[in-house]
Amino acid sequence: MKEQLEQLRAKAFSALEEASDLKALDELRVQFLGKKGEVSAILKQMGKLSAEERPVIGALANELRTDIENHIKQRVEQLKEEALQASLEAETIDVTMPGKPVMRGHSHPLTKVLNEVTEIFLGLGFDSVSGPEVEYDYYNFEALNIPKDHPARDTQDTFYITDNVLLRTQTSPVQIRTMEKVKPPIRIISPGRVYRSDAVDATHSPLFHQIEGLVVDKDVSMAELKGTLELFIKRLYGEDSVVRFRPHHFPFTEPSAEMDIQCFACKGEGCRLCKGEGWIEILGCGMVHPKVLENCGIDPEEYTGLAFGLGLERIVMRRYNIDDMRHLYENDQRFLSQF
Ligand code: 2U9
Repeated sequence: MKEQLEQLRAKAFSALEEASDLKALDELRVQFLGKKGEVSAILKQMGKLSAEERPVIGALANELRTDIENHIKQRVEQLKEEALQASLEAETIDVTMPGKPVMRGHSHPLTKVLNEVTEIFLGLGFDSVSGPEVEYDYYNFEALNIPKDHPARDTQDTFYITDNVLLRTQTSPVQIRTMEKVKPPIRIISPGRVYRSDAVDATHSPLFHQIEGLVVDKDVSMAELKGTLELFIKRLYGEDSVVRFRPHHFPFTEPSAEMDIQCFACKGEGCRLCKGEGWIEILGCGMVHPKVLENCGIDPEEYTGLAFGLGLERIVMRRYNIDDMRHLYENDQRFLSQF
Protein backbone atom coordinates (compact mmCIF):
# COMPACT_ATOMS: atom_id res chain seq x y z
CA MET A 1 0.00 0.00 0.00
CA LYS A 2 2.94 2.20 0.67
CA GLU A 3 3.95 1.71 -2.91
CA GLN A 4 0.46 2.46 -4.12
CA LEU A 5 0.57 5.74 -2.22
CA GLU A 6 3.95 6.59 -3.76
CA GLN A 7 2.64 5.87 -7.25
CA LEU A 8 -0.42 7.97 -6.56
CA ARG A 9 1.83 10.84 -5.38
CA ALA A 10 3.85 10.71 -8.60
CA LYS A 11 0.70 10.53 -10.71
CA ALA A 12 -1.01 13.41 -8.90
CA PHE A 13 2.04 15.70 -9.01
CA SER A 14 2.69 15.16 -12.70
CA ALA A 15 -1.03 15.72 -13.47
CA LEU A 16 -0.98 18.95 -11.43
CA GLU A 17 2.10 20.15 -13.31
CA GLU A 18 0.38 19.53 -16.61
CA ALA A 19 -2.90 21.23 -15.70
CA SER A 20 -2.98 24.43 -17.69
CA ASP A 21 -5.96 26.26 -16.18
CA LEU A 22 -7.94 26.68 -12.96
CA LYS A 23 -10.76 24.47 -14.17
CA ALA A 24 -8.37 21.56 -14.82
CA LEU A 25 -6.90 22.01 -11.33
CA ASP A 26 -10.35 21.83 -9.79
CA GLU A 27 -11.12 18.62 -11.65
CA LEU A 28 -7.88 17.13 -10.33
CA ARG A 29 -8.83 18.16 -6.80
CA VAL A 30 -12.02 16.08 -7.15
CA GLN A 31 -10.18 13.22 -8.84
CA PHE A 32 -7.60 12.87 -6.07
CA LEU A 33 -9.05 14.36 -2.90
CA GLY A 34 -12.83 14.03 -3.43
CA LYS A 35 -14.95 11.59 -1.37
CA LYS A 36 -14.83 9.15 -4.21
CA GLY A 37 -11.33 10.19 -5.15
CA GLU A 38 -8.18 8.12 -5.49
CA VAL A 39 -6.74 8.86 -2.03
CA SER A 40 -10.02 7.82 -0.40
CA ALA A 41 -10.04 4.65 -2.52
CA ILE A 42 -6.68 3.63 -1.06
CA LEU A 43 -7.76 4.48 2.48
CA LYS A 44 -10.80 2.23 2.08
CA GLN A 45 -8.46 -0.73 1.79
CA MET A 46 -6.94 0.00 5.21
CA GLY A 47 -9.18 -2.66 6.78
CA LYS A 48 -6.97 -5.29 5.23
CA LEU A 49 -3.91 -4.04 7.09
CA SER A 50 -2.51 -5.23 10.36
CA ALA A 51 -2.85 -3.15 13.52
CA GLU A 52 0.81 -2.09 13.28
CA GLU A 53 0.65 -1.10 9.65
CA ARG A 54 -2.60 0.88 9.91
CA PRO A 55 -1.31 4.00 11.70
CA VAL A 56 1.81 4.10 9.53
CA ILE A 57 -0.18 3.96 6.28
CA GLY A 58 -2.83 6.33 7.72
CA ALA A 59 -0.15 8.90 8.45
CA LEU A 60 1.36 8.53 4.97
CA ALA A 61 -2.08 8.90 3.33
CA ASN A 62 -2.81 12.06 5.32
CA GLU A 63 0.59 13.46 4.43
CA LEU A 64 -0.13 12.76 0.76
CA ARG A 65 -3.50 14.50 1.03
CA THR A 66 -1.92 17.61 2.59
CA ASP A 67 0.88 17.65 0.01
CA ILE A 68 -1.59 17.45 -2.89
CA GLU A 69 -3.72 20.22 -1.34
CA ASN A 70 -0.68 22.47 -0.92
CA HIS A 71 0.48 21.75 -4.41
CA ILE A 72 -2.92 22.68 -5.83
CA LYS A 73 -2.78 25.98 -3.94
CA GLN A 74 0.68 26.65 -5.27
CA ARG A 75 -0.40 25.86 -8.84
CA VAL A 76 -3.47 28.14 -8.54
CA GLU A 77 -1.20 31.04 -7.54
CA GLN A 78 1.24 30.20 -10.31
CA LEU A 79 -1.50 30.10 -12.96
CA LYS A 80 -2.97 33.41 -11.74
CA GLU A 81 0.45 35.02 -11.90
CA GLU A 82 1.05 33.63 -15.40
CA ALA A 83 -2.34 34.96 -16.55
CA LEU A 84 -1.50 38.41 -15.14
CA GLN A 85 1.91 38.45 -16.83
CA ALA A 86 0.34 37.37 -20.12
CA SER A 87 -2.28 40.10 -19.98
CA LEU A 88 0.35 42.72 -19.10
CA GLU A 89 2.46 41.62 -22.03
CA ALA A 90 -0.51 41.65 -24.38
CA GLU A 91 -1.57 45.11 -23.22
CA THR A 92 0.22 48.14 -24.60
CA ILE A 93 -0.05 51.50 -22.84
CA ASP A 94 0.72 54.55 -24.94
CA VAL A 95 2.19 56.91 -22.36
CA THR A 96 2.20 59.72 -24.92
CA MET A 97 -1.65 59.74 -25.10
CA PRO A 98 -3.12 62.94 -23.60
CA GLY A 99 -4.84 62.45 -20.22
CA LYS A 100 -8.52 63.09 -19.59
CA PRO A 101 -8.87 66.81 -18.85
CA VAL A 102 -10.08 67.67 -15.33
CA MET A 103 -12.43 70.67 -15.22
CA ARG A 104 -11.17 73.17 -12.66
CA GLY A 105 -13.51 75.72 -11.19
CA HIS A 106 -12.65 79.36 -10.55
CA SER A 107 -14.31 82.53 -9.32
CA HIS A 108 -17.12 84.04 -11.37
CA PRO A 109 -16.13 87.32 -13.13
CA LEU A 110 -18.57 89.22 -10.87
CA THR A 111 -16.83 87.77 -7.81
CA LYS A 112 -13.37 88.54 -9.20
CA VAL A 113 -14.13 92.21 -9.79
CA LEU A 114 -16.05 92.51 -6.50
CA ASN A 115 -12.98 91.14 -4.68
CA GLU A 116 -10.77 93.62 -6.49
CA VAL A 117 -13.02 96.58 -5.65
CA THR A 118 -13.35 95.41 -2.03
CA GLU A 119 -9.55 95.12 -1.70
CA ILE A 120 -9.11 98.69 -2.92
CA PHE A 121 -11.59 100.07 -0.37
CA LEU A 122 -10.22 97.94 2.48
CA GLY A 123 -6.84 99.50 1.61
CA LEU A 124 -8.44 102.94 2.02
CA GLY A 125 -9.62 102.07 5.54
CA PHE A 126 -13.21 101.01 4.71
CA ASP A 127 -15.01 98.02 6.26
CA SER A 128 -17.26 95.84 4.11
CA VAL A 129 -20.73 95.25 5.60
CA SER A 130 -23.80 93.32 4.47
CA GLY A 131 -27.47 93.25 5.40
CA PRO A 132 -30.88 91.81 4.52
CA GLU A 133 -32.10 91.60 0.92
CA VAL A 134 -35.72 91.58 2.12
CA GLU A 135 -36.20 95.02 3.63
CA TYR A 136 -38.72 97.36 5.13
CA ASP A 137 -39.98 100.21 2.95
CA TYR A 138 -38.64 102.49 5.67
CA TYR A 139 -34.98 101.45 5.24
CA ASN A 140 -35.09 101.22 1.45
CA PHE A 141 -36.94 104.50 0.78
CA GLU A 142 -38.27 106.53 3.69
CA ALA A 143 -35.02 106.91 5.65
CA LEU A 144 -33.22 107.78 2.40
CA ASN A 145 -35.43 110.78 1.83
CA ILE A 146 -37.24 109.15 -1.06
CA PRO A 147 -40.74 110.58 -0.70
CA LYS A 148 -43.92 108.55 -1.21
CA ASP A 149 -44.58 110.03 -4.65
CA HIS A 150 -41.02 109.57 -6.01
CA PRO A 151 -40.90 107.71 -9.37
CA ALA A 152 -38.37 105.20 -7.93
CA ARG A 153 -41.17 103.94 -5.70
CA ASP A 154 -43.36 103.02 -8.62
CA THR A 155 -44.44 99.40 -8.20
CA GLN A 156 -43.07 98.81 -11.70
CA ASP A 157 -39.56 99.26 -10.33
CA THR A 158 -39.87 97.58 -6.97
CA PHE A 159 -40.79 94.03 -5.98
CA TYR A 160 -43.15 94.49 -3.04
CA ILE A 161 -43.79 91.54 -0.73
CA THR A 162 -46.33 93.35 1.46
CA ASP A 163 -47.26 97.03 1.72
CA ASN A 164 -44.16 97.78 3.74
CA VAL A 165 -41.82 94.87 2.94
CA LEU A 166 -39.89 94.65 -0.33
CA LEU A 167 -36.78 93.31 -2.06
CA ARG A 168 -34.19 96.04 -1.60
CA THR A 169 -33.61 98.13 -4.75
CA GLN A 170 -30.24 99.40 -3.49
CA THR A 171 -27.80 98.47 -0.72
CA SER A 172 -28.27 101.83 1.06
CA PRO A 173 -30.54 100.27 3.74
CA VAL A 174 -27.42 98.46 5.04
CA GLN A 175 -25.81 101.86 5.57
CA ILE A 176 -28.91 103.31 7.23
CA ARG A 177 -28.86 100.36 9.66
CA THR A 178 -25.15 100.96 10.33
CA MET A 179 -25.70 104.67 11.01
CA GLU A 180 -28.50 103.80 13.45
CA LYS A 181 -26.17 101.48 15.38
CA VAL A 182 -22.67 102.97 15.10
CA LYS A 183 -21.49 106.39 16.22
CA PRO A 184 -19.32 108.17 13.59
CA PRO A 185 -16.62 107.95 12.33
CA ILE A 186 -18.12 105.46 9.81
CA ARG A 187 -16.22 104.24 6.73
CA ILE A 188 -18.03 101.37 5.02
CA ILE A 189 -18.84 99.80 1.68
CA SER A 190 -21.91 97.62 1.27
CA PRO A 191 -21.76 95.29 -1.72
CA GLY A 192 -24.65 92.97 -2.51
CA ARG A 193 -27.60 91.82 -4.60
CA VAL A 194 -30.37 94.28 -5.37
CA TYR A 195 -33.68 93.81 -7.17
CA ARG A 196 -35.68 95.90 -9.61
CA SER A 197 -38.71 94.89 -11.60
CA ASP A 198 -37.03 95.40 -14.99
CA ALA A 199 -37.49 93.33 -18.14
CA VAL A 200 -34.40 91.32 -19.02
CA ASP A 201 -32.29 92.65 -21.91
CA ALA A 202 -28.61 93.19 -22.76
CA THR A 203 -28.21 95.88 -20.07
CA HIS A 204 -30.98 95.10 -17.54
CA SER A 205 -31.72 92.29 -15.13
CA PRO A 206 -34.24 92.09 -12.25
CA LEU A 207 -31.32 91.03 -10.02
CA PHE A 208 -28.02 92.85 -10.16
CA HIS A 209 -25.21 93.88 -7.82
CA GLN A 210 -24.30 97.21 -6.30
CA ILE A 211 -21.43 98.48 -4.27
CA GLU A 212 -22.25 101.52 -2.22
CA GLY A 213 -19.91 103.46 0.02
CA LEU A 214 -20.45 105.78 2.97
CA VAL A 215 -18.13 107.94 5.06
CA VAL A 216 -19.54 109.90 8.00
CA ASP A 217 -17.27 111.97 10.22
CA LYS A 218 -16.56 115.53 11.30
CA ASP A 219 -15.46 117.70 8.34
CA VAL A 220 -16.05 115.15 5.56
CA SER A 221 -16.01 117.26 2.40
CA MET A 222 -16.80 117.18 -1.29
CA ALA A 223 -13.02 117.34 -1.83
CA GLU A 224 -12.62 114.07 0.11
CA LEU A 225 -15.43 112.54 -1.97
CA LYS A 226 -13.75 113.49 -5.24
CA GLY A 227 -10.28 112.48 -4.02
CA THR A 228 -11.46 109.10 -2.71
CA LEU A 229 -13.32 108.21 -5.92
CA GLU A 230 -10.52 109.37 -8.22
CA LEU A 231 -8.04 107.29 -6.24
CA PHE A 232 -10.37 104.28 -6.44
CA ILE A 233 -10.69 104.57 -10.23
CA LYS A 234 -6.92 104.93 -10.67
CA ARG A 235 -6.32 101.77 -8.63
CA LEU A 236 -9.01 99.90 -10.59
CA TYR A 237 -8.29 101.09 -14.14
CA GLY A 238 -4.72 102.40 -13.94
CA GLU A 239 -2.89 105.56 -12.86
CA ASP A 240 -3.46 107.28 -16.20
CA SER A 241 -7.28 107.23 -15.85
CA VAL A 242 -8.96 110.62 -16.22
CA VAL A 243 -12.28 111.33 -14.44
CA ARG A 244 -14.79 114.17 -14.35
CA PHE A 245 -17.76 114.97 -12.11
CA ARG A 246 -21.11 116.24 -13.48
CA PRO A 247 -23.87 117.69 -11.30
CA HIS A 248 -26.81 115.34 -10.86
CA HIS A 249 -29.75 114.79 -8.53
CA PHE A 250 -30.42 112.03 -5.99
CA PRO A 251 -32.94 112.43 -3.17
CA PHE A 252 -30.45 111.02 -0.60
CA THR A 253 -27.45 113.25 -1.42
CA GLU A 254 -27.03 117.03 -1.72
CA PRO A 255 -25.12 118.12 -3.70
CA SER A 256 -25.10 115.06 -5.99
CA ALA A 257 -22.92 114.17 -8.96
CA GLU A 258 -22.18 111.50 -11.49
CA MET A 259 -18.61 110.54 -12.21
CA ASP A 260 -17.44 109.74 -15.75
CA ILE A 261 -14.19 108.17 -16.84
CA GLN A 262 -12.52 109.34 -20.03
CA CYS A 263 -12.91 106.71 -22.76
CA PHE A 264 -9.70 104.60 -22.85
CA ALA A 265 -10.23 103.75 -26.50
CA CYS A 266 -10.37 107.30 -27.94
CA LYS A 267 -8.97 109.37 -25.02
CA GLY A 268 -12.03 111.63 -25.07
CA GLU A 269 -12.24 112.08 -28.84
CA GLY A 270 -15.50 110.12 -29.20
CA CYS A 271 -15.72 106.60 -30.66
CA ARG A 272 -18.00 103.60 -30.94
CA LEU A 273 -17.19 102.33 -27.42
CA CYS A 274 -18.29 105.61 -25.75
CA LYS A 275 -21.03 106.23 -28.34
CA GLY A 276 -19.28 109.40 -29.53
CA GLU A 277 -19.30 110.95 -26.03
CA GLY A 278 -15.61 110.64 -25.17
CA TRP A 279 -16.70 109.85 -21.56
CA ILE A 280 -18.30 106.83 -19.90
CA GLU A 281 -20.54 107.13 -16.84
CA ILE A 282 -19.20 105.00 -14.01
CA LEU A 283 -20.94 105.87 -10.72
CA GLY A 284 -23.19 108.25 -8.80
CA CYS A 285 -22.19 110.08 -5.62
CA GLY A 286 -22.80 113.06 -3.37
CA MET A 287 -22.79 114.48 0.14
CA VAL A 288 -25.27 112.63 2.38
CA HIS A 289 -28.47 114.69 2.65
CA PRO A 290 -28.76 116.29 6.14
CA LYS A 291 -32.25 114.79 6.48
CA VAL A 292 -30.81 111.28 5.98
CA LEU A 293 -28.26 111.84 8.75
CA GLU A 294 -31.01 113.19 11.00
CA ASN A 295 -33.24 110.15 10.27
CA CYS A 296 -30.45 107.99 11.72
CA GLY A 297 -29.95 110.11 14.83
CA ILE A 298 -26.76 111.79 13.59
CA ASP A 299 -26.54 115.57 14.06
CA PRO A 300 -25.89 117.15 10.61
CA GLU A 301 -24.50 120.25 12.35
CA GLU A 302 -21.74 118.12 13.85
CA TYR A 303 -21.18 115.52 11.14
CA THR A 304 -21.19 115.38 7.35
CA GLY A 305 -21.11 112.37 5.06
CA LEU A 306 -20.10 111.35 1.57
CA ALA A 307 -21.75 108.51 -0.34
CA PHE A 308 -21.41 106.78 -3.66
CA GLY A 309 -22.97 103.90 -5.55
CA LEU A 310 -21.94 101.84 -8.53
CA GLY A 311 -23.34 98.91 -10.46
CA LEU A 312 -20.95 95.94 -10.41
CA GLU A 313 -22.21 94.43 -13.69
CA ARG A 314 -21.41 97.61 -15.58
CA ILE A 315 -17.80 97.57 -14.29
CA VAL A 316 -17.39 93.87 -15.10
CA MET A 317 -18.82 94.31 -18.61
CA ARG A 318 -16.44 97.21 -19.29
CA ARG A 319 -13.45 95.33 -17.85
CA TYR A 320 -13.93 92.20 -19.98
CA ASN A 321 -15.65 93.73 -22.99
CA ILE A 322 -18.90 91.79 -22.41
CA ASP A 323 -21.72 93.10 -24.58
CA ASP A 324 -24.67 91.32 -22.96
CA MET A 325 -25.39 91.23 -19.22
CA ARG A 326 -27.27 87.93 -19.53
CA HIS A 327 -23.96 86.08 -20.04
CA LEU A 328 -23.17 86.89 -16.40
CA TYR A 329 -26.14 84.91 -15.08
CA GLU A 330 -26.53 81.97 -17.45
CA ASN A 331 -23.58 79.91 -16.16
CA ASP A 332 -22.61 78.73 -19.63
CA GLN A 333 -19.23 76.98 -19.33
CA ARG A 334 -18.19 78.26 -22.78
CA PHE A 335 -18.52 81.78 -21.39
CA LEU A 336 -17.25 81.25 -17.85
CA SER A 337 -14.15 79.29 -18.89
CA GLN A 338 -12.79 82.45 -20.55
CA PHE A 339 -12.11 84.19 -17.23
C1 2U9 B 1 -26.78 106.55 2.40
C2 2U9 B 1 -26.84 107.80 1.81
C3 2U9 B 1 -26.57 107.95 0.50
C4 2U9 B 1 -25.55 106.05 -2.39
C5 2U9 B 1 -25.49 106.55 -3.78
C6 2U9 B 1 -25.67 106.59 -5.99
C7 2U9 B 1 -25.33 107.88 -5.74
C8 2U9 B 1 -25.89 106.03 -7.34
C9 2U9 B 1 -26.47 104.11 -8.64
C10 2U9 B 1 -25.27 103.71 -9.41
C11 2U9 B 1 -25.72 102.76 -10.47
C12 2U9 B 1 -27.26 102.87 -8.41
O1 2U9 B 1 -26.19 100.66 -9.25
S1 2U9 B 1 -26.87 101.80 -9.71
O2 2U9 B 1 -28.04 101.57 -10.42
N1 2U9 B 1 -26.18 104.72 -7.39
O3 2U9 B 1 -25.82 106.72 -8.31
N2 2U9 B 1 -25.75 105.82 -4.87
S2 2U9 B 1 -25.14 108.10 -4.12
O4 2U9 B 1 -25.96 107.07 -1.57
C13 2U9 B 1 -26.22 106.88 -0.27
C14 2U9 B 1 -26.14 105.63 0.31
C15 2U9 B 1 -26.42 105.48 1.64
C16 2U9 B 1 -27.10 106.37 3.83
